Amino acid sequence: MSPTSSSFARAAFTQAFGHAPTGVAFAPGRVNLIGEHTDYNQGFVLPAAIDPGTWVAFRQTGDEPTLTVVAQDFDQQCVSVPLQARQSPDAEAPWSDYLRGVIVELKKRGYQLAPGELLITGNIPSGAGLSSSASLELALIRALLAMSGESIEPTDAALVGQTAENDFVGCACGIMDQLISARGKRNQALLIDCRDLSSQTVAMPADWRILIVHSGVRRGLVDSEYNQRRQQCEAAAAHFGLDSLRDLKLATLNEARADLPEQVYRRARHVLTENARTVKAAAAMKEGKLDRLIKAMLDSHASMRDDFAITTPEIDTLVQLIEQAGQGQAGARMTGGGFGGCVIAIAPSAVIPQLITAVEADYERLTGCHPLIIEVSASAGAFSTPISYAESSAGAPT
Ligand code: GAF
Repeated sequence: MSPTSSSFARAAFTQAFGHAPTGVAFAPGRVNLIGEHTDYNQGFVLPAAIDPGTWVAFRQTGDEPTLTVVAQDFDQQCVSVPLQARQSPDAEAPWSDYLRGVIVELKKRGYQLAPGELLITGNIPSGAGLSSSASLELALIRALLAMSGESIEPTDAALVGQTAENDFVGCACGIMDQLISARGKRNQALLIDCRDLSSQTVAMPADWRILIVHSGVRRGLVDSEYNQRRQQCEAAAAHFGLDSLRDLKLATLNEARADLPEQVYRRARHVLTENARTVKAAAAMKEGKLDRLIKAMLDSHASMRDDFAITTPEIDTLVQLIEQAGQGQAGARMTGGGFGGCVIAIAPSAVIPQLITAVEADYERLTGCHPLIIEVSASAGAFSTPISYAESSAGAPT
């Protein structure tokens, strides 16, 4: 991972624009502990914000109603976005579609936007399923509104990000990633009810640790597969005359099995059982019952593999390796939208070294893929902060 931080973002801004920024915004990525593909079915999710994220350094300019934006991690590509013009996707700089979508959505909701310069940099590994998109959206929203002196509630910021991604970028994602990036709390996961967007904090027991292992399989064909899973869930709900799968009972689904295409039945079964597991997992965490959390995580993985069909052979191998190395003391499952990306493991601190040793010793030999191991803790949500005059006029970065 790159050593991105507030001071790195500020230094890169100064190098790109020749003067210092006046503020910096940050939004974290996320890891989902459990509750996968349940958010757009109005179900439950249990994510935590993580330290890797996106930084946006910014400075207001007084003249042209234009944003000049540099993407540090995309070869310092620079785009100029007129604030008053109709926004359309940019095939030359697809990363800027998130910015354009956010601009459209903020304006639609009546927020004022001011001209300025922005520099974006981040350290979420790409294709990892750790929500680099939501993190980018939320950091941009914080930066843009700080520049125009407006404020926004975390839930509204999350909805702006999600709508930008749904309507402008074209991924029919749910609300989980944006909400946790906006609302994250240090050392806490959030049990979110995606029907009414309420959430409860669930503290990580002091001795439990979160390990993320990137499988080295970059998520491919994600949007089309993701959107197809969503359509299958909607078809299942429609079969029962429901708006979502939230209130469907497993017994009712099972009785109707013969009337549904088998794939649609299985997708719905994953969602119903995953909702139940997520609520149980949150209770297990609150009570410090690791054995119950481990069971929920392993069952969740099996359901994503067998019913929702979103894991890959490499990811399945990784989960198995961690489960074996943990000897009953580590929970593991794929995290995020699927088709590659990362596995999350939760275990007591004393068990983490043996998980790392097993992954380093065997994963590449078994799959041919190189793993990336990241130890994270639950972190706080998005924010923006002004840089004092003394700091911002401190000159060129080192
Ligand atoms: C992606 C989406 F963006 C989320 O909304 C969620 O559906 C997740 O996949 C699967 O749980 O991260």
